[in-house]
Amino acid sequence: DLHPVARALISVSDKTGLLDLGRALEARGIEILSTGGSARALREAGIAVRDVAEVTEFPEMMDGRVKTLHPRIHGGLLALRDDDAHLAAMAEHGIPAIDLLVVNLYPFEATVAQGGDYATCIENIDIGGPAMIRAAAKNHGFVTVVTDVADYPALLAELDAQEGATTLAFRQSLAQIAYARTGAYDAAVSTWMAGALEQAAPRRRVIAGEIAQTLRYGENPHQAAAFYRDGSNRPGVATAVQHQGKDLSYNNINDTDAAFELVSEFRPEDGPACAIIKHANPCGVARGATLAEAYARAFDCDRTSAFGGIVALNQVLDADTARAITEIFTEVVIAPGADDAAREIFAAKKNLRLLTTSGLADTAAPGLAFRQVSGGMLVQDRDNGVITRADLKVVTQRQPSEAELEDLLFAWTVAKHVKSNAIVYVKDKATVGVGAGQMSRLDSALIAAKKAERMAEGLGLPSPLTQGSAVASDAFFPFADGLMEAAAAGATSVIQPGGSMRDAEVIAAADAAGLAMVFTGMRHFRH
Ligand code: 93A
Repeated sequence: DLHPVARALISVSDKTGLLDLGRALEARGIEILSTGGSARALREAGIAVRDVAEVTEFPEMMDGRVKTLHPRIHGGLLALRDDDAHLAAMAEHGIPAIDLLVVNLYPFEATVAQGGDYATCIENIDIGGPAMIRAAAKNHGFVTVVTDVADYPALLAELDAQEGATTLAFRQSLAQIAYARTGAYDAAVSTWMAGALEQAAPRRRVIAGEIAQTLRYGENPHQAAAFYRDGSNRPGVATAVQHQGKDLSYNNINDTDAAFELVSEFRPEDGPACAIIKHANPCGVARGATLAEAYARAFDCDRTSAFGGIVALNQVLDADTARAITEIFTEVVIAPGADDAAREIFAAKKNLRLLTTSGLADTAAPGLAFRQVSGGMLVQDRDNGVITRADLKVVTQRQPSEAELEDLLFAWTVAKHVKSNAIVYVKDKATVGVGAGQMSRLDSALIAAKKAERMAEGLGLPSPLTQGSAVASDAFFPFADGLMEAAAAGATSVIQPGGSMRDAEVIAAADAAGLAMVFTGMRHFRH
């Protein structure tokens, strides 16, 4: 199974570690073939290289579009070393055997992420690189293929361990990685083109990502897991900088994403906002005059559940807020920045993870959402629907007041981020009761009200904060019962999509209870 490495072809866009690798291969007596820029860098460092152009007897041409696409190269990668006819063809056509291929591709994903224009992105689609990678990976019976700078040390260790050769198992494992790379690369090209062509509907799409992190385990300890980046480079948990604390877990990443997407609905210019998440559901969301106040008000919605939660902020974390957060056990804090004083306060809490992002998420941005089902995958546009005042239709005799309207829209925004059936009570731009994930809307209304009662007891308040609240329902009330439960809890205004067969009944019940109710005409299921 051992195959000795006598000749390598190196063609890399990312030249990190190139010279060290070149020196190491040269020291092991391996001949190096290389392309334009890679060859130049190696040669300037005094490493002996042969130009690919010398082997092909063709110059690199058409701005480099054609440099390695030649039978002398592909023959050298694809020839079966134990097949006499293949060996004869090599001899006849002057094809040198290539035992090791080191390639990393034109930085297509980075070009897209940096906002490259159409022509620049097109020019950064690598053709020759993937062709060589796929050829070498197919012929892993003899050829070793390295497509990631991170694998250079493992390559050198293998060459040392096997005295200048590689084992089949090693080559197989690298070949598998190589196809993951070319697959993800073409997926990135197709995804970018779909975006550039503004195709709204997700059709004939391929889904792939680059592994960002192997996780200790998945949702449960017996499940293996990993985190993949889609290369879109959007502000969020995938691109955030972690300043302290141990690695994020699968559940942390999921919850941090939910927290950050929710808090990003509240633009910083409209004032501070905070969302606290547990098990991907908000257990408190609030605005405040200061960030610290927003946190305190979000915390007051459900102090019990907030323990061990994830906190997301829509503004740069300051010292006051940092101090308040450290008063209870919090898993993760994510914010579009943290000032020095806040960083210092957090530094004392070794287990608290602090993540900072380059800004808030664009919740209105287009994109796709995936869900795996047995034997397949569901793909849909992400829920980027936004409701403004102009979309609201008042359906009751009583018009909502200005303050009620603000709370209704706040409640609606939060409900979008709560698992269905979602019922959210809001008072003065803070949630005061959240009912999530129940199989009946009535139960969600009851649970949210019950939690509000318990919270009032805990805070020593005379009555639950749902008194005089605005209530949002993520989907229509199919019957009047859920609405009546909300009214019984003290809600005075209601926001819901409308569209039930029994809308007339539900509106009549609202009128009888003196409620002001608005329809959005949009639903926010989240299952
Ligand atoms: O333009 S290409 O698609 N045509 C080719 O024939 C080709 N061969 C290698 N790009 C090609 N490459 C790529 O060039 C490699 O994948 C690598 O990313 C890059 C290295 O170029 P240089 O050595 O000139 O910096």
